[in-house]
Amino acid sequence: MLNKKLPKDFMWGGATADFQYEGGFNEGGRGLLSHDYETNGSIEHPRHHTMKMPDGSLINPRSSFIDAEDVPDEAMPIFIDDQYYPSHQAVDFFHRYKEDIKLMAGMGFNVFRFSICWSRIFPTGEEEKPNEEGLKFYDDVIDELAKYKMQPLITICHDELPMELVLKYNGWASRKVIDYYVKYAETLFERYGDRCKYWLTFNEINAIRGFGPTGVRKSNGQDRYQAAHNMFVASAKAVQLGHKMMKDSQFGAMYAMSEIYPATCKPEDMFFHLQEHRENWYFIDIMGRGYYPNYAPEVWSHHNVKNIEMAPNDKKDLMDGQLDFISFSYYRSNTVKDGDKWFNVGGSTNPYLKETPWGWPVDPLGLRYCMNEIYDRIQKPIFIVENGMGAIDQPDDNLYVCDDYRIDYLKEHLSAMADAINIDHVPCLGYTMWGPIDLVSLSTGEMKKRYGLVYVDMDDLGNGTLKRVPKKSYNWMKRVIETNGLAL
Ligand code: BGP
Repeated sequence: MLNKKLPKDFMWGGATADFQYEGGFNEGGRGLLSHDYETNGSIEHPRHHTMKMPDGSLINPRSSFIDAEDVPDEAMPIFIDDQYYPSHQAVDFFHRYKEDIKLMAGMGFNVFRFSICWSRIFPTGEEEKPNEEGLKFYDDVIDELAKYKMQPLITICHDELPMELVLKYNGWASRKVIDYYVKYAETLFERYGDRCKYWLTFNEINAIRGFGPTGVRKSNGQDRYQAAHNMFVASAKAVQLGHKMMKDSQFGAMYAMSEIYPATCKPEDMFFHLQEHRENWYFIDIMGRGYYPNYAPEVWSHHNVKNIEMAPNDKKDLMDGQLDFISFSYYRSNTVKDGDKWFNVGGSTNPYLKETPWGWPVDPLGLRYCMNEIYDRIQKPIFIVENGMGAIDQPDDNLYVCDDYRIDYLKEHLSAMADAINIDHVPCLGYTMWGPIDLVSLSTGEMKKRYGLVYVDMDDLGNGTLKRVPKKSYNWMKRVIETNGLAL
């Protein structure tokens, strides 16, 4: 059997996002976020934003990150009484962070990836001074982590914007937001820089189709690719500033990486696959190598992008603000063939792979493939910052879940990761699994799509005691970390 033991400084941990995990949406001076108006949903019923038109009529534009809908300029977000908004309570990390961190430490985690809620620090995004109560909350979280010798890995912006910036500026479509972001990042570096070395400027920045990441209210490619450019510049400025302010700081940005396979070796399928792949490489190349690639105009042509407006210093900023490492989420692979709908997440069916109940193909080798491919191309260390299996758990009367299926998924993926490190010699800083404590799903807003090693007693509508109970996978993970991978 191949040795799965990992390098001794390998970072093991878990990852979360504020609006799926934290809750406390109207506490501690927090402002409202784009996600706060997003309802729960399911595979059959996509999530949507609740909005009101000037004549009082209600509309529900779809907000899914696969296919968002246009939101009319005059529509204003509104809360509707009979709707459930999962970000408001999420699973209440806001009040339970001590208990949750203790549980994570109990598995031997030495890193915890979480996102800071932008509107908890700058409630509208435009304040002169940050909200001290918000800063204090994350101080407490980081200090709690330190008690257990866990280091933070901070996502500065996880698919969200203060709602005011969405309404006033059409989100990242405006360069104004670059300045607000840089000020926000500087505030975090000043406050937490002495205790945080690893930072992610954005989460899944390549998933710009949805309302969340860019805050752009139109689904057209022109606005969204312009927004992406503005985010690249914001990231590059933050990286330069962070390097100046925090000696030894390391920056990544996070990409949604579903490995993409051609359905056959037919040349047209192969070429289509190359083009689809570039939909992701576009983001990684620009931020990882510091310049727009030769194929950028070809990508734009698929999204009717006429022109990307750039300021005179942007090229230099992109070059000087390159990332130090490349981090990504990996859940599944996709298979595509010539003629498929463009950027068809879900793609064609891969007959060699089983799927989760949410139709996500399970493909551990795809993770090794992905790590190799990224490193071959960018030559910067990798950090796997999300991976896991969304499944329906069946707790017994004591809320204990016997989740062998999750153990199988994690074991196979971690083994593939270990092979990429030990056999292919891909430098990999660490692994933070998605949602170590059950949290709300991003794509469907459900609770029943669970990733955790710890069960949270809460249903899709937020009912339950919110009690935390370790699952079978909890002790399994503990053993894997104790042996630094040898137990895999
Ligand atoms: C990524 C996001 C996370 C997350 C995860 C799992 O896209 O960065 O926020 O939730 O995917 O997706 P889901 O929750 O839809 O199962």
